[in-house]
Formats: sequence, C-alpha cells, structure tokens
Amino acid sequence: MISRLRFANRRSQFASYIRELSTSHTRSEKYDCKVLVVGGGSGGCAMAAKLTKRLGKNNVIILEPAEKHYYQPMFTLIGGGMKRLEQSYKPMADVLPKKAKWLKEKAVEFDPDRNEVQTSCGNTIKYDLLLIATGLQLKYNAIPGLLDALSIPNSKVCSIYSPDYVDRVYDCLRSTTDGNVIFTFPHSPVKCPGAPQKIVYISEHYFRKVARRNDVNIVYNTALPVLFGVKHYADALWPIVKKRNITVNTRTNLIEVKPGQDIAVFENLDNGERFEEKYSMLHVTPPMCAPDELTKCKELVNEAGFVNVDKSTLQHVKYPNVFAIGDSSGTPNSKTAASAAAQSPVVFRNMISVLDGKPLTSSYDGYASCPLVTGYNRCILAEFDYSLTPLETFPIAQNKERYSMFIMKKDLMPILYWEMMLPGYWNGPALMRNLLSPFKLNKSK
Ligand code: UQ1
Repeated sequence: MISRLRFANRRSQFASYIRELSTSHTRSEKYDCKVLVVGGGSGGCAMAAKLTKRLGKNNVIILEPAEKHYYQPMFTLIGGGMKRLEQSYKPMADVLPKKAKWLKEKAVEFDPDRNEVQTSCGNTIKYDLLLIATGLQLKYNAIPGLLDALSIPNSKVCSIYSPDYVDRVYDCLRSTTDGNVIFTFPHSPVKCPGAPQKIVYISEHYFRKVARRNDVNIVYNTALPVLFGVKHYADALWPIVKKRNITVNTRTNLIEVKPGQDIAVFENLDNGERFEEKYSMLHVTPPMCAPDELTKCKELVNEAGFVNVDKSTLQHVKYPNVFAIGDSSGTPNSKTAASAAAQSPVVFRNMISVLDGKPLTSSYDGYASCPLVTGYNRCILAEFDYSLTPLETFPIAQNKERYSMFIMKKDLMPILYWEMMLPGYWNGPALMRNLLSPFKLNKSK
C-alpha cells in the first residue's frame, strides 16, 4: 500500500515537473523597446529617468535584478560609524522612473549584432538603443582565504565595499585595541579609488579619538605605484600620511588571508617577493572586474573586459546604437558617481542624436571627483579630468582639508544624489563651476 502511494506521489511529482517545464517555456517572453538600460545603479537610474522624460511611457526598459539601490558613496562614512547602513539605500522600485518598465532580471547574454539581450528568466529583449550600465563586480573570492575570513562571526577582517561587510568595519574599529591595523588596495581597476584610503584616515582619526592611537600601527598597502593618481592632490596627501604616522607601502598587493592565524600575505609587485603580516584588523578592498556576462561578449568589450566606447562620445566604437555609462565603461576616467553624473548629459544627448539620425555633438572630458574624507571633520575635494589636471568647482583651494567639504560630502551629497541625480536632473558640477569661475583668483597658491 505504502509503496503504491509512493509511486503515485512520484508520478504526480513528475507530472508537475513536466508542467513546470512546459509553462516556463511558454512563459519566456519577447520584449521590444526603444531603449534598453542594463543596470539600475547610479548611471542607469539617472539615464532611465532622462530617457523616459523624453521618450514617454513604456519606451524604456530597465533590467536590474536588485531589490535595493545603495548610495555607495556613504559606505566610507558607515565604516567610521558616521552613518547607518539603513540610511544608504532605498527600494529599487522607488528610484526607477515610474514610466519605464522595470524587469527584475539580470542580463545574461548580449547579442549586439541582433540588437538583443537575453535575461536570467529566459526572456529576450530587442532594442533600438542599448545603454550598458552594469557597474563592475567585486571579487572577494579572488583572494584565497578572504571569504572564509569575512564569514567568521566577530571577524577581524572587514570591507566597506559591500553592504554585507560594511557594518563590520566600525565593529572592528571598536574592538581593536592594539597591533597592526592593515588596509589594502588591490591590483585591479577599482570603483571610487579614493575610498580605500579614506577609510585609513577615518580609522586613524578614530584611534586618536579613543586614545588608542599609540597602541596601533596603521599600514596602507596599495598595489598602485602612487598614493593618488593626480599629483596636485597626492602632494597634499603625502604630508598628511607622514604627519599622522601612517605607513604607506606602494606596489604591495594582498594575495592571501589566513584567518585562523590572523595573517595577511602580500606580494611586492616590483620584485615578486612575498611576505606575511599579522593583523589585529584587516580592511580589504577586493579586486574588481567587469561582469562576466559582459566580458564574454567579445564584440562589446576591450581587453580589460569593459565596454569599448569612445572616450568623448561614450558611443560604442563598433555598434553605433550601443552606449555605456559609469563603472562598466572602458573609458580611462576614475570610476565614481560624480563621473557617471558628468557622463549622463553627454550620453543622453548623443543617444537622442542617434535616435534622430543626427551627428553626435556632445563630449565628455573625463571629469571625476573624489571627496577625500581625511577624518571625522575634514575633507579634500579632488576634482580632475582625463588629463589628470584639477578641474575644480569652488573658488577656494580644494587641495586643503576643509570642514565645509566634509559637510558637503556627509550631508549635502546624499540629498543631491537622491533628489537630483537619480531623477535625472544633475549633470555634474560643470554649470556650477562655470557660474563660480569669475570668483577664482589664484586659489591654489
Ligand atoms: C558629484 O556630482 C557626485 O555625484 C552625484 C558625487 O557623488 C555622490 C560627489 O561626491 C561629488 C563631489 C560630486 C560633484 C559635485 C560638486 C557640487 C562638486
């Protein structure tokens, strides 16, 4: 009797499996749109807003699997206990334009020759214009031992780069009483390349505030050959690290973590020598790369895996109906939210020109900005372009640590981001810079 029941059960399971297969097959859908935006991060969201305003209802589809949209520039401040994780996100549904169609799916295959993208749910989206705004991926798994180290409760290893680990940073600061406090910068492209050292300065200030500074040794091991890529600001930062007794080792790359022993293994990128350092706190900036789905479409990407667009027009070099914005773009600017903001009017105007069959007229100068928070009340606002020369907004010496810039970063930028950038109204500070330019008088001298 029991075996007959079991058999009947199996048969009905099998039938429902077949039903599932056949319905999931018929469920796969074909969509058609004027513009497909892949990614609902800073660039994708701002662009979807601009495009829907111009093109009207149901002409724009956004592919984005995440439920939450994080304001990632807040993560350094969360690391220092100045903001809470809950302040850094909103539901994706609240930030994407209502008149666009949001598919909560991931792009898994790009076919630019057929103007199609396949999604994780087996759907096909056909587009006239494609905007790639996928961002990049964090590769915590590329460092042996790192994921294990991060998964230990009350771990001494932390990272501001992921919402999963950012809360841990302030916990680590509070529980570290002495020993080596080590920070890393990986041997890969990085989003917000200033952030790995912002958290160094914030932590150093934290230890001074709680009178533990003399008991900890603060070390910043960076794979880069420089402290900061723009000399004007590097010249301002070196005296700060010296004065605050922060050890900076350039060309030094984290290659392994041994969580059981609290040991980090580094490699000297100049001579290949390996050495170990014991840590009482280890802050890791993970290696990063373009998303695999993108990298595997060789026609779309450059050797590094990022979208191969013209650095001025942001139009794809081979496919005129494909554009990129933000971190997934192969342009040689620093990958920051401010860069995406400055790219957005260029991408918008040039996409509309393609739709109208007109020549492209708008060009991006490589603008990036990096509010280098140097503690709990100071910030150097670095702003520069492709040529790595300063392109500053305010008529003051921005290479100095300032309270005003700290308040701008901590309190004004989140408002600007949620209320202006994501709804498509913020085009970067170029207009403000031009309005303020008459007040600039040899300010850096
Ligand atoms: C900016 O435009 C931007 O994107 C919205 C940021 O990210 C949050 C920034 O941190 C900064 C500094 C800018 C540039 C804005 C001004 C007013 C200089």
